[in-house]
Amino acid sequence: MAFDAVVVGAGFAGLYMLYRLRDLGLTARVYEAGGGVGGTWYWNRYPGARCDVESMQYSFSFSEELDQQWDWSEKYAPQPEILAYANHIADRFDLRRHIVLNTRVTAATFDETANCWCIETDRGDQVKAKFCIMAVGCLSATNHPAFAGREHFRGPIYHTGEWPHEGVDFTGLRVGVIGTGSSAVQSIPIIAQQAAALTVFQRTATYSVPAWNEKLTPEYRKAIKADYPALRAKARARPTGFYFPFNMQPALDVPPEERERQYEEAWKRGGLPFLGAYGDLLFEKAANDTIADFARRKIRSIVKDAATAELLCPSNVFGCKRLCVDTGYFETYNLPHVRLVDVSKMPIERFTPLGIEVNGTEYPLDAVVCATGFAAMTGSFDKIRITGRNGLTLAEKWRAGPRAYLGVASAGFPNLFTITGPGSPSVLASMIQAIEQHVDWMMDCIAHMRDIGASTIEPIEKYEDEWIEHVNEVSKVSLRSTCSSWYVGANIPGRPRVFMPYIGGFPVYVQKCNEVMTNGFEGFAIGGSNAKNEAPRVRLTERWRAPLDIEVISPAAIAARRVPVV
Ligand code: N01
Repeated sequence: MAFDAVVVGAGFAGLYMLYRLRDLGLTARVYEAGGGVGGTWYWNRYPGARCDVESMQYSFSFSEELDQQWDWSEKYAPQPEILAYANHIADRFDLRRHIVLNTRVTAATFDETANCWCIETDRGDQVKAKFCIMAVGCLSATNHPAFAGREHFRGPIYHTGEWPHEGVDFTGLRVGVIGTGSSAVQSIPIIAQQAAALTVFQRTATYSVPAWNEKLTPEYRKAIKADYPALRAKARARPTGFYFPFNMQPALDVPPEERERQYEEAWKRGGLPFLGAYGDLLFEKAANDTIADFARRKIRSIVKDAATAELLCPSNVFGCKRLCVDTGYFETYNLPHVRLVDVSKMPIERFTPLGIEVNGTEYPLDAVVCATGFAAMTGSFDKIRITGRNGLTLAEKWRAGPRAYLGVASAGFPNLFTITGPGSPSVLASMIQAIEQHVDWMMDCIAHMRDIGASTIEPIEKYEDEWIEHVNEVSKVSLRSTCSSWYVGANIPGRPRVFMPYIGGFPVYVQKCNEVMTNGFEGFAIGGSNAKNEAPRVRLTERWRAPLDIEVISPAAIAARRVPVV
C-alpha cells in the first residue's frame, strides 16, 4: 500500500498534519500507538493533569469557526476537556478514517532507488510513502529509572505519563510519589486528598507558582471571541507563542521595594507569566537571584514546618528547569499525613517488597507513583528504527545530540519531517502554536514539491551545522543552560548533554523559517527532474507573518533584546 504521506502519532501535531494533507488532496495514513487520539493528553491522565497555558490560547488557531464554537470551561483546561477537544478535531474534520490506532511504527527506511519511505508497524503493516512525518511528541517517551528491586514491590507502580484509563483510587492507601516536576506538583495535592499517608521523594526542589485557576465566565469568553484573531496575532509575536503582559525592564533597575511590589502583583496573577515580571530574569544571575529569593520566601510563608520548608526551597536558578504551576502544592506539606523525603544526597536505594528504602530507612508503601518524567525531545525517535541514506540510522546520527535543520528535517533523511523537532522552539513555546507553524511550513514545502514535480527535499549538512551552532550559541545566553534539566537531557543518566530546544524566541524562529522559504528553501537540496529552489506561490505560512521588530538573528541581538522565554 502506498500513500503520499505517513504520519507517526495522532496527538495535536498528527491531527493537524493530517487535516492539512487531506486539504491538499493528498493520501495519508496516521499510525498511533495509543487507543485514541490526543497524544500527551491521551496518556497523561494522572489526577490534577491540566495545561498551564491559558485554555483560550492553548488551542488551534487555524479555524476561526472552531475558535468561535468551542467553549473552554476553565482558565487552565483539565486533561479530560483537552482530550475531548482533540476528539472533537478528529470528528469535526473527518480525520478518523485515516488513523490506525493501537499500532506502533517500529521502523521507517528510506528507499534510495524509489525515493520513498517504507514504514513498518508492530502489527505487521508494511506501507510506502513519499513523505514520512514524525509527530511523535516532545514529552512522550516515559522515563523509568532503574530502581533496584522494583520487581519485588508488592503493590502497584504507576507512571504519571502512562496513567490507567480507569483511574486509580488511593483511598486508605500509603502512597509514595517519586519526583517533584510538573506532573508531581499537579498530582500530589489531589493524591494527598485520598491517601491515608503520602510520602514524596524529592531529588531536586522545585519552583512553583500558583495557577489561581478559575471557571471562565461566558462574558470572558465572549470578550475574547469578539476579536480572537487579534489575540492570536499578539500571541504569535511573543517569544513564547502565547500572550501575556511582560515587563521588559531589568529587575535591578528598580529599588528593592518596587521590585517586591512587582513580584507580589505577578504572584497574584500567577502561572508562567510570573517569569515576565522583569525582562532579564533568565539572563542576569543577579536579577534571577531576586525572583528566586522572593519565591523561596513564599515557600517559607506557606509551609509551616521550618525543616520541610527549607527542603522545599530550591537553590538553583529560578525558571532554569521548567517552571511549575500549581494549586495548593506547597500547602499540601502542612497536612499531617504528608511527609517529604530528601533523596538529593542519598538516592533511593531500592524498592523492597513493602516499600522504598533510602539511607537505610524503609518507608512502607502500598502504591508508588513515578512522576519521573520523560526522555525529552528525542526519546520517541529512539523507539523507531529510522534509516536514511547509506544505511545511516537517525539514532547513530544523533548519538552525540540531535541534529536537525530548523528542527524540521535532518540531513541524510530526505522527505522526513519532524514536527516540533529538536532545534525548534517546541517546548519553549506554546506547543499548539509551535505545531501549527511547523505543519504550515511543511505543507507549503510539500505543496511546492508537488507543483514543481520534485522527488526529494533534505537539508544540506553545512546549513544544518550552522543552525545547530546557532541553537547552541543562543542557549548560552540564557541561564536556562546552567542546570541539569530535561532541556539538556540531564534528567537521565548517559544522555548527551545538549540544549535541545531553540531558545531564541518564537517570532525570531518564525522569521528565520519564512526567510528560508522566501529564499527558495535555502539550505535544502531539492531533487527531481524539475526541481528548483524557488519560493512557493501559495503559502499557508503567510498567516505566520506577525509584525516582528527583530531584524537580526544572532545571540547578541537576542541577548540585547532580553527575550524572556518561559
Ligand atoms: O517530569 P520532570 P514531569 N530518583 O522531568 C525526578 C511538561 N508537563 O513529568 O529534577 C529520584 O519535570 C526528577 O528529579 P530531578 C512540562 O514541560 C506539563 O513532571 O531530575 N527522582 C524530577 O523531580 C514538564 O516540565 C504539564 O532531580 C527522580 C521528576 O522526577 C515536563 O512535561 C504537566 C529520579 C521528573 O520531573 C515534564 O514534567 C506535566 C530518580 N532516579 C508535565 N528520576 C502542564 O502543562 C527522576 N526524578 C501543566
